[in-house]
Order: sequence, then C-alpha cells, then structure tokens
Amino acid sequence: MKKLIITAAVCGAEVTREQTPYIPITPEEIAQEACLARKAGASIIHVHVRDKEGKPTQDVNVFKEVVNLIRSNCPDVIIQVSTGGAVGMSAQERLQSIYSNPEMATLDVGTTNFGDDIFVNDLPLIRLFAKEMSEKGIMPEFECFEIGHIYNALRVVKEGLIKGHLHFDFVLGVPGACPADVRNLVRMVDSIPQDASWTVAGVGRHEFPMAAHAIAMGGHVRVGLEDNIYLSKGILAKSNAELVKRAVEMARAIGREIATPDEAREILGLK
Ligand code: KMH
Ligand code: ZN
Repeated sequence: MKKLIITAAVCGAEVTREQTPYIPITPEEIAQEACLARKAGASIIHVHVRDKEGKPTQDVNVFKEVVNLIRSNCPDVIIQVSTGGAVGMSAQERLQSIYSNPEMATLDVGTTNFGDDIFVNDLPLIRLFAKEMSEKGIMPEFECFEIGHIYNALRVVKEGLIKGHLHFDFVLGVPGACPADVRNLVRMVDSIPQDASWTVAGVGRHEFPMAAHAIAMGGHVRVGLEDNIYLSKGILAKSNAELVKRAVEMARAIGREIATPDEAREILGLK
C-alpha cells in the first residue's frame, strides 16, 4: 500500500466559536493550526478563511495572508485552498481563492443538499473552475458529496478541461447528501479510474470510522475541525493536531506509514 496522505481541514466555513472555542478564525490562528497539524502528520492543509467577524469569506487578500503565513512557518506542506467557500456565495466570489498561489484547490463537482441549504455546483461552474485551475497549473481535488458527482468530474476530464493525475475526495455524512457508510464508500471507490487516488472525509461522528476504512483500503484520509469537532463522544478536540494524531495512530496500528508532503506530491503527481 502507498503511504497515507493526511489532509487537515483546519477551519471550514460553518463551524462557529459557539460550537467550539478551538476553531481558528484569524489568519495567524489558521496558520498556526495548519503548522501544528503538519507537525502531527498532515501533508495537505485544506484552507478556508474567515473575515474579521469570523464569517466565511473568499477574499483573495485574506487567502494570500494565510497562504504566506503557512509558507513561512511550515514551508513544505501542500496548500489546498477551498473554492467551495460557503453556501450562497457566487461562483466568482468562490473562485478568488485560487489567485493566492496554492498548489491545489478543491473543485466541488456537483450540486447537493447541504443541511437545510443547497450547495450549487452546476456543470457551467465546474467547467469554469476546472479551466481556471488548469490555466494556473493548480491541481484540483474533486469533492464528491454524492456518487453522481464522480461522473461530472469524469465528464470535464473527457472534455479536456483537466489533465494529469486525478484525485477525488469523498465527503460522506453531510446531512442531506450521501451517508457515511462503507458500502457507499466502496461503490464510489469502484467508480473512479483505477489509476486515480482518493481520500475520504467523514463528517461529524463518521470521521474516524471512515478514516479506518480508508486506511485499510489503501485510500487517504481527511480530518479536521471543518468536518468534526470531537475527539470522542462529548469530548471536544482541542486542536486539529489532535485529530491528525489520532489518524496517524490508527494508520500505525495497522502498519500503514504516513506520507511526508514530498511523498504526497509524488503520489498525487504534483510537480
Ligand atoms: N463549506 C461547504 C459549503 C470545499 O471546501 O470545496 C463547501 C466546502 C467544500 O467546504
Ligand atoms: Zn472545505
């Protein structure tokens, strides 16, 4: 099995200070959490940013500030910015993050129910994001909330908008979207090309059960406060690093080694 790539989704758009005091909000806090997560074993940091009031923003200047802070404090980590932003943002607003010079960006490849809301990712938006990322040499990670989303990704690949190695993230357990169930995961893994790589992000209490399946199946893992704020039932994680450390321990327990950022670059075909 290849070494395990751990992505830390350190902040997200939805989690509030009321839910957990440990969610990083300012650029300094986000960068600090990113670097501690790197030290704990993460090789990719999935980055969202917040405005001064703690609300989600896709402001390119805030992204640049966070990207620069992460690069100066932990230069080797792979930075993956979110183009998902938050529900209700326009496509142009969401796309701003890719102008902060990241190596990777998420590309949400389908519309989905997202709790009480609808997270809109129609094909024209997907094509626009794919084209812009390709032009800038940014590697997309295809965010799939449903199995059908995989086929949207494969469609834009067929249309020539994305070239090179393909990497998917199966986000399972979002209320209203595909449940976090091992049978769903297996079906999704079977639906991507054989030479593609994949990771799984289990939402809420599904974070570690999904990680366990992925570690055993040869996939990769995303953890972090964006997806789950608990270390165990009723116990808040005090940092992203604690969640990363748990994933590292799970992998080591079954003999799977952890990828460094450079090893992750190799696996993902990143230059
Ligand atoms: N905040 C969600 C609506 C992504 O980062 O690309 C979208 C999201 C996915 O988090
Ligand atoms: Zn995200």
